[in-house]
Amino acid sequence: MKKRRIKQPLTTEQKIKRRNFLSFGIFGAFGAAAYGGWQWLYHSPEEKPGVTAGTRVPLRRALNKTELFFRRLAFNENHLVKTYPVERAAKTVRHNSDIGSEGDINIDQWRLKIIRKDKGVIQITLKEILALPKTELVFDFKCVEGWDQIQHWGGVRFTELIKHLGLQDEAKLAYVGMMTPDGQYYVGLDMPSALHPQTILAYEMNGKPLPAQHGKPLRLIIPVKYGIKNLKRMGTITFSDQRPPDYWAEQGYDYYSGL
Ligand SMILES: Nc1nc2c(c(=O)[nH]1)N[C@H]1C(S)=C(S)[C@@H](COP(=O)(O)O)O[C@H]1N2
Ligand SMILES: [Mo]
Repeated sequence: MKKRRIKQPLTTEQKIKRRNFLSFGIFGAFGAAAYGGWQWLYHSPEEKPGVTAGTRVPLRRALNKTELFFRRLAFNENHLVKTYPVERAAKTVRHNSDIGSEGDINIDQWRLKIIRKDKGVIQITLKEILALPKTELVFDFKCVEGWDQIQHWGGVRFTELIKHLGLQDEAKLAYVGMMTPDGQYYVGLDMPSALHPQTILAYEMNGKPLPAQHGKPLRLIIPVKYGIKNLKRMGTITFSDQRPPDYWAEQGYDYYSGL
């Protein structure tokens, strides 16, 4: 007959030894995996400079996946950005960079140019934009440089402009591009963010026409994005299925820049 081994309960010392052995083993395995992963990332090619820049190819792939995840999350239930009573809005509005929007501009000569898909260019005056239904918005504007401020903007919803100009086919494309009249500053936006109900082409700040340094005569206010995407002094709008060029993405900032 086989002798049955009686299992003795482990002493405290044995238990500690076993736990240490296990945790060091697991720690070591993760450490090796992390080091291997880092080596792999470090030696993988840099992405080609283009619409986005400054990272490794596998990392960009991961960033794009993150972008998709947040796009789905943010637009699940037509999520609205928090708004505030108008008294909370700053009287002295912060001012940032003016690339492509320096100095003053003659409103009578200004036109918004909309490049249609295969059907030429629409040019509209500020007067025509002012005649469309107005939307006002008081929200917390956030700049990637680390400041934020509750601000009061007024203008026309981007969706309203799409409707007014009959751009339904263009709105089915994946991206919108916007550019200053001189082409020096430009942003690319995913269509769901552009069509968000709080995205407006603003011509008013604190109830008055836009001052030159805040984007006269028309700027983008897109509360689902960081400040960098809120292009001042809009000149041209384009539509496409490819990512339009984006000034800050070319410098390595996140293309999506969502909140
Ligand atoms: N044309 C143009 N638009 C621009 C910028 C710029 O330099 N040029 N800077 C962006 C950045 S980084 C921010 S935070 C906001 C600042 O807008 P404000 O000057 O009205 O505060 O505008 C955005 N739009
Ligand atoms: Mo910014």
